[in-house]
Amino acid sequence: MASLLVLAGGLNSSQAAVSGPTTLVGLPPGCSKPSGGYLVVMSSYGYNDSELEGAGPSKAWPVITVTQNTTVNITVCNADTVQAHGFQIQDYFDSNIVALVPGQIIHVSFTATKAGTFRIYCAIFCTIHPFMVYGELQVKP
Ligand SMILES: [Cu+2]
Repeated sequence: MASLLVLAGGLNSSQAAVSGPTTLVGLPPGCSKPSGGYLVVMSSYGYNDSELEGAGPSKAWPVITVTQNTTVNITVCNADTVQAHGFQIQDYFDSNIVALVPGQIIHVSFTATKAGTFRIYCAIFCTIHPFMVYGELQVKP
């Protein structure tokens, strides 16, 4: 399992989700897409509005596609003002449970050493949980 570095601190660049529409307004300060990286926003609609995107067993959302052995930078923000949400990546980042409280932002950076398809999921039982367990990291050889 690759180790994952969680970085603290602010970012630059513009605000943009991985893809798709967003219902979000008033993102927490510092919640912006890292240069060359990805932004995952948690809310009462899931990850990057996964519920509105119809995420489920047959549809992963959001999908992050990278090339093997490159560095992956993801900023994760919890824009939910009420509850905590979790952020895990199968095989890469699931050895300890990460939960973000409302307004919290983390920056994760790791090298995608293992090719394949890996689930991005929430490991804590929030009310939107069913829609937060079908994100996907695709690492192409
Ligand atoms: Cu959850």
